[in-house]
Amino acid sequence: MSRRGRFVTLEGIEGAGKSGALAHLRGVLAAAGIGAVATREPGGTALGEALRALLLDHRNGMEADTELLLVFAARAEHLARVIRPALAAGRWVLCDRFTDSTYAYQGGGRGIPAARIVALEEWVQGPLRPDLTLLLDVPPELGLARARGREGGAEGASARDRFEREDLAFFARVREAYLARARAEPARFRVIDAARPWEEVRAALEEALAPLLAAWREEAGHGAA
Ligand code: Z5A
Repeated sequence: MSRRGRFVTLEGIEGAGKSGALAHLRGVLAAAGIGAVATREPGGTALGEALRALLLDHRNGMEADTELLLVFAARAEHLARVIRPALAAGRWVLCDRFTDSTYAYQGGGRGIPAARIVALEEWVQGPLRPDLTLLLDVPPELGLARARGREGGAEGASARDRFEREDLAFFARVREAYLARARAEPARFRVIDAARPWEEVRAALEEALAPLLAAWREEAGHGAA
């Protein structure tokens, strides 16, 4: 029987550097002989990606509760078809955003009461939680500047998705909700100051991953693999 894999999530506001961090950690794990499943939310399955397109399309006005339910619908698929099977098969899963995004964006950003999110989390996930959550923390001004730096002028601005069109105050609420979650669950979260140069962020990511990796190797050494 194989041992359960490990579930690592990356969180942060837009432009925090999650995509680069995920690629880096995947490389770190590969160098350690661990082939991780890299995935994202909303998305990760065919239906999840279709729901992502609905959620991001700026032409789709929607109620905050509709947004919340679509995010969890995508998550239910993702868990059933990708995350749970991978973990059960002893694989590591690296996920760009997970339920902390929901608490931050739908809770902090949109103002949905946490109790609704808690109820859906219990329903869709049961007891499953990430083993480690890396929160890439940047001030919203910097995150938005980075993200908008990629856009390339007025044409890029008109291509912004539904979330990218939100203002600085929205992203400030999202960031604060993330930090509050990190304070409430210090054993699961590592907060990484992602305003620093990329080399420093990369080193901090490796340091944050190290205990989980060491525990995994130790388990293998005791014949749990
Ligand atoms: N959403 C939600 O509302 N509720 C939920 O439950 C879930 C999601 C799961 C799509 O997510 C949207 O879904 C998201 C919230 C919502 N919308 N927002 N905002 P997404 O993850 O696909 O979207 P994103 O956060 O906008 O992705 P992003 O802008 O690509 O962010 P990132 O992955 O964190 O950043 P990056 O692409 O790695 O880096 C951005 C740029 O900054 C890039 O040019 C890098 O080269 C540069 N960068 C990164 N780090 C550095 C450092 N350290 N120095 C200098 N430059 C850097």
